[in-house]
Amino acid sequence: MADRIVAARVIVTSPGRNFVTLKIETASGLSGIGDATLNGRELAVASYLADHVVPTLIGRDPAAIEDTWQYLYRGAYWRRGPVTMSAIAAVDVALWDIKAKAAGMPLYQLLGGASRESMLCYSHANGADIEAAMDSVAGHLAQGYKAIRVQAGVPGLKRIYGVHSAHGDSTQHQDRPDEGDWDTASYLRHAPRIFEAARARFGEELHLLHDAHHRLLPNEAARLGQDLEPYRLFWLEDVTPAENQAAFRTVRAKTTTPLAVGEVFNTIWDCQALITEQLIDYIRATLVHAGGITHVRRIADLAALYGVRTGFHGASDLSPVTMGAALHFDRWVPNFGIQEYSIHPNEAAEVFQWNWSFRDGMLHCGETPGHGVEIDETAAAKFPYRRSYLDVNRLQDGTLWNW
Ligand code: GCO
Ligand code: MG
Repeated sequence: MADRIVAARVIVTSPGRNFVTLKIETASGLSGIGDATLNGRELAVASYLADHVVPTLIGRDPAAIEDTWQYLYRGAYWRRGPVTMSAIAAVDVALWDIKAKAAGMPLYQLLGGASRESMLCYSHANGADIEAAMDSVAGHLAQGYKAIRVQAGVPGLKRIYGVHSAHGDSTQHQDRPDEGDWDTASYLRHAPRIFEAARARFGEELHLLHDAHHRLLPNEAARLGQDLEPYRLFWLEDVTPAENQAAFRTVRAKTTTPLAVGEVFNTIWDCQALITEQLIDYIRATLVHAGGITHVRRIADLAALYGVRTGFHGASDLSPVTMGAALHFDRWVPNFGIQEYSIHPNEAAEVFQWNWSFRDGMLHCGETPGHGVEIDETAAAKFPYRRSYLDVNRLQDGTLWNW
């Protein structure tokens, strides 16, 4: 007889930063968890799940993952968007965790087995100026990283993405967002110097990455891509907002610097033209914000047809649950490129138990059944939710700009 879902609950916890987790339990005694964290808007997803999704899960067959996905996507009438797709992702990843545990297999085996033994990853180096950023790169090299994203402060700008906020990609516990400042001309003059310095000090083998974090217009992005060509980046990320996918035609036509996009995407429709027109090299859509394994697998398969590889988002606001599930996905996915890897706050290890590891610049996923991440609900209760926001960003005349 088919198993059935008997309980599902949302766990909101803040061990160093906020995380939202869905736990699903079945009549046969299995349980699985999925990440539902949407940085700075956490409670919206928690409510979507607890108030609207959980009541419809009780009694369903946990093995019917595809039907449950369609039920929550088509069945809700209101499609897409980060809140909806993060909620669906939490259910989806929890159900894949349960299915893999029921099969007695690590998740990557259920997806089709290993395409590789370990995964190339990159981490974040940053500094208030170029020298400090180079020292940060040296520190990462000493830890074994083979690929490093580099961000450095721009003279004259007080607070910019990836450099001046607490953890580079973190939210602050506070009642309103901090404000950054931005000047595109200064940035475009300065950014190539960072990579000139990096190649001069560290040579040509290290994989270098950079995130423009949606700040540029398409023609400015093309200029930056051209100016960075001598330094042979692994990728240049989020050069311009991608709501207008056609904007990437301008960038693509003018530069050979590899392009990565997609950490804010929710569905395959957000990257359909980017992929089918081969306007990008790496797709960064990730399990938690793009509908879980069931949907990201569809994106990755489309990408594979067009020579686009995966480079999943892995900032520290993506919980250990997403990192665990992503590593199983990465181990399987034939068109894998790289995995972003950020260290979670120390307190996160009190709440979540995981079995992946980092060695010699590579990530290794665990071999236990499921995705290998569990949550300790008693420990989670010791870290209550605290309101947090991502920064906002303004041009120097005060105009609100893309963060
Ligand atoms: C990255 C991202 C992050 C995001 C953050 C938002 O490349 O890792 O740009 O730093 O800003 O994840 O919540
Ligand atoms: Mg980014």
